Amino acid sequence: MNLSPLQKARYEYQPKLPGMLRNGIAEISVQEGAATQSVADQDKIKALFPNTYGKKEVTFVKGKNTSVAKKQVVGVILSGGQAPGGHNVISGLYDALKATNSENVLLGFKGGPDGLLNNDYITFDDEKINAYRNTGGFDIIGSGRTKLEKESQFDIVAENAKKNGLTAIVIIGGDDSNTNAATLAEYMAKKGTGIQVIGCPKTIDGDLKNEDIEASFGFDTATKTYSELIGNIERDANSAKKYWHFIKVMGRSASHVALECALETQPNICLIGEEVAAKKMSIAQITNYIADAVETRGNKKENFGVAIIPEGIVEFIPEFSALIAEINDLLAGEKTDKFNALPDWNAKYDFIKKGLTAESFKVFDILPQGIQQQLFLERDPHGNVQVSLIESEKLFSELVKNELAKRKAAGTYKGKFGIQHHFFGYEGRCAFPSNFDADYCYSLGYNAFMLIQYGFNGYLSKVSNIAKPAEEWVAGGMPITKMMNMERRNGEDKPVIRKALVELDGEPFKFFAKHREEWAVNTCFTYPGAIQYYGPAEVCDLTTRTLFLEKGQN
Ligand code: FBP
Repeated sequence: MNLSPLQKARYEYQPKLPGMLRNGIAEISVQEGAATQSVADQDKIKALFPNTYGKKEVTFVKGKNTSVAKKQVVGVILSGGQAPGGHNVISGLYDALKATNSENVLLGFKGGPDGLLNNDYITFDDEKINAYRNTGGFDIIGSGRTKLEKESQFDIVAENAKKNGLTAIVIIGGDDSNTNAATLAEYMAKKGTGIQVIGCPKTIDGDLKNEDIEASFGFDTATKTYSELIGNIERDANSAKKYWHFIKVMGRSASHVALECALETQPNICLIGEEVAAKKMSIAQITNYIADAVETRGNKKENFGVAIIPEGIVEFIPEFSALIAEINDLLAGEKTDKFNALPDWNAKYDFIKKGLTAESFKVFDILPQGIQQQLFLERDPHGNVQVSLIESEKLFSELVKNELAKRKAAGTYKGKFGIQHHFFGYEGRCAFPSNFDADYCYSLGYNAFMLIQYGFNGYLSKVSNIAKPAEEWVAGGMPITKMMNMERRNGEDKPVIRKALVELDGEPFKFFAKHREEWAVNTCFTYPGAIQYYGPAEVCDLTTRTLFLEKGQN
């Protein structure tokens, strides 16, 4: 294998564990805390999870290890989108498992949940693990988005687990995957299989967090990567002084990624989907908000700027989400074929005009033609609009351009408006994990094994106090059912982990809201630079501004 110098150096990096896990396996004792209940809908969740509901929270402390000695055979999967640090969760899990008993075995099921369903796995050994330590990506075993949620699938997983003598399964995933981990844990308990299920919180989107889980892994590295790129673009904009850069950043639903990047780089504009929804902002209002900043800057000859647009924005705009719902109905089932058979865009446009309500057609009609066509062409396997593929950075730049043309004609705007577009998503999902993510992930994996060893089932590996140095981190576990509530999904009430959206009364948003007016019209850019892996801790080990502000630190 050809190795880059950084890759070689990162193999040697020794991730930092929480202080309480540093004394060796024989010195890790468990302390049970209070019994838990779900964040809402307690009766319903309890009825759905009779075997795993209400369990106690758990913390590991220094003391005699009292876990029962038995050979463990653990299966692990990576589920959903890539996030930096996944390899370290697996290496932490492997190291704890082998340090406990060299006879223990770790199997990696390939391609996400499909690996468990198809019994497709590899057996990890030192050589394999060592080749992936502290590296980005999920390529060690791959990932997948198959949903593991039906009883018939659980039967297959249990059968395959039995075939391989599995004592536990670790699911590394986001809110959906860990919701499914909780359901699988309940199934395993109900059937008396003795197989434990443990989850680990992953997603660059940062929306799997709550009072127990302070951050999902990968958010730190991904946002640092995007912030580096945005900072570089800001510096270019401030040097050339001729472009407005419209930058879409990943985050399928919540705007945590956009907000963190804004806190790191102080752009002129950053839209926050949750605010747009709360204020019921229209497309015209958002357009005017951006155009006002461009106009003010343009009139003082600052014909450049940076606007960050979260990937999930359109679904938060009430009139846009109503339009999407109507389009989904308009093309439901066989109607898609009828639409596709129409000879050209004019015929399709007439079909759309007839099919939409007057309000939705008005919204549709103000969209640039490229976006109109995307709404009808990019569809998922169920025929629904693929919202994340909508080029919202182009949508808003085009609308702002049209608005500025009107203002120019009216004589209020005298500037120039050159545009560049960017989409930052895949650039960050497989970056070398920052020291924070390398440490956090290794700790999550190590800790997941301690939960297995102490016999817990249906728990999420929990490492907290993570805005502090790793020495002070606290390791333990939380029953997944504690994070659940009932939500309407595809016409049914389902028990799910509550997704964390940006809180408008939270400190990260409040800090942003306090400064954004100044950032909009003046040039206040900050340049975070590249992730640093070696050097002083205050440069290399710090985590996100979001987490610091949430923890009341600056
Ligand atoms: P997860 O929630 O599964 O971690 O994935 C997050 C994400 O990176 C989103 O930000 C993005 O919308 C999506 O995955 C893209 O996934 P894909 O490449 O599978 O379309």
